[in-house]
Amino acid sequence: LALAPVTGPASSVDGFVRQFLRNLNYERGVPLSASTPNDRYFAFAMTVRDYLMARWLEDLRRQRVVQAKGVCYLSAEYLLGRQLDNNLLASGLTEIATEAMVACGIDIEELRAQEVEPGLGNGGLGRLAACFIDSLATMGVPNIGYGIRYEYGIFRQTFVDGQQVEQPDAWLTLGSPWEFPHPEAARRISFGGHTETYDDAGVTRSRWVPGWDVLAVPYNYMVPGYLNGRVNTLRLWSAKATDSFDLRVFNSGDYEEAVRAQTFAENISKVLYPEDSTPQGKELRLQQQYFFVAASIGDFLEHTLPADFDIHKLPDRVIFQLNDTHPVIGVPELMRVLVDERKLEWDAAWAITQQCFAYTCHTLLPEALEVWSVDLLGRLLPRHLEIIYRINEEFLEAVRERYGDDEMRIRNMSIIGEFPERSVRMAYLATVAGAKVNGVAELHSQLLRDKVLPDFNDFFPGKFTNVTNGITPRRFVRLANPGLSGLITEAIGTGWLTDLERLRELEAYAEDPQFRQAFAEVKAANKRRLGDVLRARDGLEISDGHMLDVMVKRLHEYKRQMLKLLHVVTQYGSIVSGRVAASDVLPRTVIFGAKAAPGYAMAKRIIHLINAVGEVVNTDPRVEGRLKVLFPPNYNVTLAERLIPAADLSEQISLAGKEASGTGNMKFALNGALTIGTDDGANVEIRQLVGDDNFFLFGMSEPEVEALWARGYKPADFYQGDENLRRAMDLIASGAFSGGDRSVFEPIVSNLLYDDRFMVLADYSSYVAAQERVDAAYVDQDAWTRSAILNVARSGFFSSDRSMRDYIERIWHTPPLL
Ligand code: 26M
Repeated sequence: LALAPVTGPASSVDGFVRQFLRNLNYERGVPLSASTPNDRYFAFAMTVRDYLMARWLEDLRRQRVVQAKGVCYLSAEYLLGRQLDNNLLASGLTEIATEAMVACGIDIEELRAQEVEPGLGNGGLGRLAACFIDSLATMGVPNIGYGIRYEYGIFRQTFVDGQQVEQPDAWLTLGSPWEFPHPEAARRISFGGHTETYDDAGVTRSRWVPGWDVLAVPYNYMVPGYLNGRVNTLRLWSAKATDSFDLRVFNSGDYEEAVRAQTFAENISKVLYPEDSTPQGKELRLQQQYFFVAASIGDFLEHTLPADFDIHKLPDRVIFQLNDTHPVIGVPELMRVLVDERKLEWDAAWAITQQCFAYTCHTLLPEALEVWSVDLLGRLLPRHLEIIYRINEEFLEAVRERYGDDEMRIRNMSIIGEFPERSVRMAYLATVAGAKVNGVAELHSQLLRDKVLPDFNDFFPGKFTNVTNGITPRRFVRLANPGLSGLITEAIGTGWLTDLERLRELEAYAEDPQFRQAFAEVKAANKRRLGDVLRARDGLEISDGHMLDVMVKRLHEYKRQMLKLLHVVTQYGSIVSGRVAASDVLPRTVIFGAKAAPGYAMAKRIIHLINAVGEVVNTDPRVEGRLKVLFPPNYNVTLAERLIPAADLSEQISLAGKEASGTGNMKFALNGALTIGTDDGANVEIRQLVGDDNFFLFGMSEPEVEALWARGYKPADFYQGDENLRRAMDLIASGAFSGGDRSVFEPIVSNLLYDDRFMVLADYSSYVAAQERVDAAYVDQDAWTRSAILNVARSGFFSSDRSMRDYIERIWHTPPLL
């Protein structure tokens, strides 16, 4: 890749050392001899930052001058992971920086370990946003990512007696070298109050008289493209009390009240809500959503656009991409700005708004579709509620015109739902307002169109589309798996990191015994490296020669960690009962990583059970160490980067039709793990690409799931009909994993037996059979390695660069800026 000649203060080893020492002395205020590892980390990070700064300023200038159409990605979450190595890689500074630290006698690993990852997201949706902005920068597409600078990210998970205990994630305690606060660019964001009408030169207009406000202070973060000298911006908003708070209270002379009011305002960006489905309808959450969306839209209109910009041309300059429904309150906000503030006619404003938004849906679970009670929304944002009502009225009028007085259809399509209470259906609002609506994998988009929103698809033909998710190969292959990356580059040259389809050229190498040997050695080295990490981090041991069987993702019943666990219990039961000799069991280490939403009782109980099973299985001498269950706490991006490259087997076992896409599945395949998975989400596309011989498919398909529901699903029948399953369930129910206490895990067992919403029992036998195929395949290590190479070679489609090209072509129409 052509990179302009490296210039600037840090572009030679000498220059890097000088700039590093300058930062240490003049920015941190310490001499090297008295510096802490954290001082050195900061000075190091600042040196990388200095290098990128000129390019960042140049990109900001270019974007101001060219005034091309850009993407504003609106997302309540960005799960960035550590920045240092990524920014070094993007700058091409890794070697220079490493040598510079050697020259200074500094251990660069100690310094790396200082960085706290910004965990400003829950899981897939937040990580996807981080991958997307990386790809846009790498492709040179002008983009601003807008979001919230939570003071506390996703909680730190600990286990106490095997149960999840949450600790606050105080990631900002020591500050962050990657952020640039801009208090001078703070925006005032209003809430509450009432609306009124007034006479504006003979026209009756509405306006909002808010009750209180807060300041939104932007913090900018660099988003460097990979070796292309481009740097985009991520702008996260932090809430601060306005002086109007102080003033009001100052007048009343109540000091305590003044401080309380400040705290109240600043609560808005205090903490990330840790639910990744089943939204609770909390007022503070709606405040967060409006806070960042109003700040972002206002910022774009007033700062990115020139002062004399003709607002009717807005669709030529911007598309606001809605990452799920979380930013959908932006729709009535833009309408309010256009109609109330810029005095546009309603119809003109609506025509603009409908071209400026597009909506990505990330779920199919009905309980995850966000609704806000009219009561709450009307109290917090009265003018927005009025606007939503008007949008709905005009929309339903159009529906009536098309279909006549089909009251059933109208009730089903109304943006306002009536049960169990009157509420705004945010996904419907997004669908009506958005120029496009997309799902995140082929199957998901199809179900969205045909099952979830069929009436809308009928009414808005062509509005629905698919963009299959992707992941950035820079972080998840190049950085996470340097061994494999080196091997790939040796074989097919450079270029694949920005053109991932070129991995196809590896197919031929799958037939080369020497290459297979080298590939297997990389995998083995990655396992040893993971072993070192888990030992140091958690005191866990991975045994040599074990297959690594990995399931990492949020804990949710639909993802079916229980299915994996039932397989473990089945294997354990057959060993201790003597039905199978331990020596006949293929040695496996099963690794789980998962956080449960703090209020999700069943998920937490499942975590407890996984730990309890691990405790028993790992210490039972009859197992002879051939089966192990490890559950390192606090799975996060940093751990993922170590775990995924070491995995042999990737568990993607959701009930068909429930996992919108999955992105972990792609990361594993690209790192040479084989997948055991259902025909769900992007698994479908992975299997089609890698081929049936290189993928362990099991379980019901989505239509089969539907058919079983229609026939009437009785999980107890499956329990009765399968001896293995009965034994595994009975073993759990017997108290074998709870010191004889049968009550601890009883709720899990009876839920599976009598409810089992996600059909774990129905897919159990098929899963166990697939695991037997896995065992048999793993015995032939060389054939396994060949399959693993083919997984890598055929997964280039899953680059987030390709996802971005699809968004650009199907939705955004924003060319790269040259
Ligand atoms: C909503 C309201 C209140 C609090 C939290 C939320 C909320 C936060 C995150 C709801 C859902 C959230 O994320 C859902 C998510 O991560 N979905 C996943 O998106 C991935 C990227 O498209 C897909 O790969 C996964 O299949 C999908 O589950």
